[in-house]
Amino acid sequence: ASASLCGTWDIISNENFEGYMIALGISPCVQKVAAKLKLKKVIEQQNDQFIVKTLSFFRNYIISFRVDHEFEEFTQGLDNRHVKSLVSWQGNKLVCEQRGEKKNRGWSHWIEDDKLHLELYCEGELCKQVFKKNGNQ
Ligand code: YOG
Repeated sequence: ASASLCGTWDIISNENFEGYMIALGISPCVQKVAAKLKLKKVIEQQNDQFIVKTLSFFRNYIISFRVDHEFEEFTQGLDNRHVKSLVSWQGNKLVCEQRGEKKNRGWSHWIEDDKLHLELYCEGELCKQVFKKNGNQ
């Protein structure tokens, strides 16, 4: 079994967040605010049910899903699009495909060296985020 994604995580690096936001069509003004955010990720799991919270003082974004069950996702407060999302395990990676207007869109989470890794991708842009476990736990 692979290491658990569960816990509270603080961002320590964020590569090409700008490229990802441009691919999503985020306005330059919002991009500027978003680029400075210290994102926090809170992940909870019960069997095949997940809750993933992306938290910041500016906005929060929360999804819940069951692995291998497609769901309707509305990216409210992000790019405000409706997508059909499907999350599945691919080896030790939790992979989400987000089908909709934007091609080749999704994300992937895994644990490596006690860190939470996240790749966010959209139309050829790849953003790589790394989180460390929050010190309070
Ligand atoms: O996470 O899809 O963990 O949902 C990245 C936002 C910034 C708003 C966060 C608010 C991408 C303006 C979601 C940020 C840029 C920028 C705090 C990443 C879009 C808008 C919410 C994500 C997955 C995987 C789970």
